[in-house]
Amino acid sequence: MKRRNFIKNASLTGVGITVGASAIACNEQEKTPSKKAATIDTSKFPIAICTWGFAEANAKAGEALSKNISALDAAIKGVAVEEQNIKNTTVGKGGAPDRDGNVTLDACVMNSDGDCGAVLCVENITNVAALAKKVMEDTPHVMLAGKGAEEFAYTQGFKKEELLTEASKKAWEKWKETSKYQPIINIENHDTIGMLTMDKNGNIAGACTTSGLAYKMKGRIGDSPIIGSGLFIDNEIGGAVATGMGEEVVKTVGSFLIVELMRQGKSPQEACEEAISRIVSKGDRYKDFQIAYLAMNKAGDIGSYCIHKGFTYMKYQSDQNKNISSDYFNKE
Ligand code: SD4
Repeated sequence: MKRRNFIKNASLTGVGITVGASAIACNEQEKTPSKKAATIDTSKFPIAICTWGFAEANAKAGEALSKNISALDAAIKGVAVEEQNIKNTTVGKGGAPDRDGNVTLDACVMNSDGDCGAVLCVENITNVAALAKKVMEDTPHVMLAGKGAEEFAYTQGFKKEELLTEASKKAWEKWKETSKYQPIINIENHDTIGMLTMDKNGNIAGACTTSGLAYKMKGRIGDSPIIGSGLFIDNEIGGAVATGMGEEVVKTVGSFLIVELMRQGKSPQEACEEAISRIVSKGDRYKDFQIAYLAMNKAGDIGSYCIHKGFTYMKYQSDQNKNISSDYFNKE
């Protein structure tokens, strides 16, 4: 069955959608997928979740979903709050620059039909998640980078903005005194926003947007705009997002891995834990970096796991917006 027809063809039973076993990766406690068709309780929908404590961004998305705005547009509206927040030095305007003083942004989006768009290393444009959607919808491509992405933005009516704020410039000038490049766990890298949204009918979409690691090399791209690494959605199964040291997320294609593990029957929590275990099992280097995953399955069950203590996420459901602490691997 074509994915976009999937929900239409699922039987809507008032408070529940009946879906095939492969479409829903069991509830949180089950270890193996059920062979029976499962009924999802749609009274829990809509749901918005995002990385870190971005209460306003998550509420914005949740409220949009409650007004029947599509899952993708709700996610884009939500993450735009942080893209415009100049105090957030890891997303959008006010983001920390690369080591040469250029603020370069990365973002991607994915919708419930499996369509996606991404922009990489873009300068002078604040709302790069919205720009990624334009790439998805109005070009024959999935990814645009650098000047090409920026020029495309102007043709779509995006305005040119100075992204380097006085505060970010000052911090960069201070950094240049030592030029020591060492991302610090939960401090320097802690504000990328990855968001997953589920509309009233259970359709899932997501967005991920960042300025990347502070004082990165010019042209560096992390996981956030890479479909499958920073974000992945399969509307028949669920979605996942990542934050933290992008280089390490890319090596295991983290978000895609989590969705595939859910497809095999793992709960979102088990899938996030397995994805972190693939990273920490490679040796002791994990002690120096943070990675956090957040996932949601078709039933609206949520899981999250990270390497080190300190990661929290937001969950909007039933008109409530909560900040939740994630479990973590390193208990030393
Ligand atoms: C990156 N994953 O560019 C991003 C950074 C991040 O919170 O998540 N910061 O590698």
